[in-house]
Amino acid sequence: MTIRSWDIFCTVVDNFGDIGVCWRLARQLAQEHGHAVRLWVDDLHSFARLAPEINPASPLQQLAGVEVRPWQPGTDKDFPVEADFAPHDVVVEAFACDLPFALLQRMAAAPRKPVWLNLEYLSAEDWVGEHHRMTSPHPRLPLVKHFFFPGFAHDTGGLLREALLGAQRDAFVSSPAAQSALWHRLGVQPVAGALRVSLFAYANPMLPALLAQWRDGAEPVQCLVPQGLAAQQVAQWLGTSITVGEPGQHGNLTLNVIPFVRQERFDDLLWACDVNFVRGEDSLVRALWAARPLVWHIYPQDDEAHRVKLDAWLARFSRIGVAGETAAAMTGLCHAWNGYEDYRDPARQQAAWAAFRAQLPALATGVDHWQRQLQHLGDLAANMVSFCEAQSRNSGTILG
Ligand code: TRH
Repeated sequence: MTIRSWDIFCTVVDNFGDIGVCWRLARQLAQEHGHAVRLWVDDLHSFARLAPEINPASPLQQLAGVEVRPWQPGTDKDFPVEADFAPHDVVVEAFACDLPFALLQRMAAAPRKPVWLNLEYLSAEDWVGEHHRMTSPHPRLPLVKHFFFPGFAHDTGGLLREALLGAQRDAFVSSPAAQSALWHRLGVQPVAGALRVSLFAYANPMLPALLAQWRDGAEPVQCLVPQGLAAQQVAQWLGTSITVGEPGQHGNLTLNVIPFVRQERFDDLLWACDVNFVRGEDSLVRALWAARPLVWHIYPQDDEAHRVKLDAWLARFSRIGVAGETAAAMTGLCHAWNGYEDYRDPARQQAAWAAFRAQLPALATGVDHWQRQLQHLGDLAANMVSFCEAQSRNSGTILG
């Protein structure tokens, strides 16, 4: 029995991660699996930052083989839009968003009930494997929800990774023309011999100290900052505005603010840099696939809950077989970058960058090794397809 169609529901809580993951998943299901995908998004303005063709005012549009529809979580007001609306073979509520009750009723009443998945946030914690694929019956309707967890271990759903990603990366890395085209698009003049760093981050108390360290250091550093929170902080540090296409030279530091690019083009930036500072969830995964040293600014949560997640991820990195000082350099800079108390002192922050810089070749080898291992988990989209096909076979809910 085959799965052929998907409804994916996304609410944009904050920033770009929710829509970033949903849009990537939707494209992959449509393009690599040939499935029909309807992507429901509550904030088309945020979506348009990742995919500029999106018209925020449109009630129905097609992009990259995906049907895009607006919706309002937690209300039946605008749902369902057509009287003959029928849910697709799989209904995904991304990150526990609140599906309209009218939709759940349609799902329960369908002659072949859809497979219902809650796609969870990414975490490297050990408990994820125990909760992956767990079920939860609806309290009133004859429906069962399945929890699907992305992750870094064999007992999880793995990570999103397009089938052609490795080949695209290799082609980019070996093509000076593709690299020149990137710099042209970004309005950047590459500085020969400089350490090239991309910096995608939330506002970060350590940023001024790091910029000063690069400015005053012996090595030329070119730092590329996408428009957004970190770019605003850079402007504050400089005490002046900084615009795309106009680099700032400060001692040994060249600063470029670069445009926020469409999602398919974000990888080029990561592939072209020696070190990538990334944040949240989706850009972390992309930086891993880029196989370059990376520094993770994790999405802050109440009660410092994110620190447990960060430390679980760092612990996994330290277990892949890197030397103790390499793992320590990664942990030190990530702790400093995420505001751990031990690193509030600027001298310790500077030492954290210096240790990371000294370990750069070993970090590059380690991250490359890790991303090769992670590819063995299979990619999240394909794992979701297999899981749903097995569910539909077992329950006989969907005709083949
Ligand atoms: O934007 P984020 O901080 O999103 C966050 C996290 O996902 C977090 O876990 C979640 O809880 C919170 O949102 C609500 O970081 P993230 O996940 O990396 O998403 C950024 C997306 O933006 C990613 O898909 C890459 C994309 N991007 C572009 O398309 N172009 C760009 O120029 C840049 C810098 C990013």
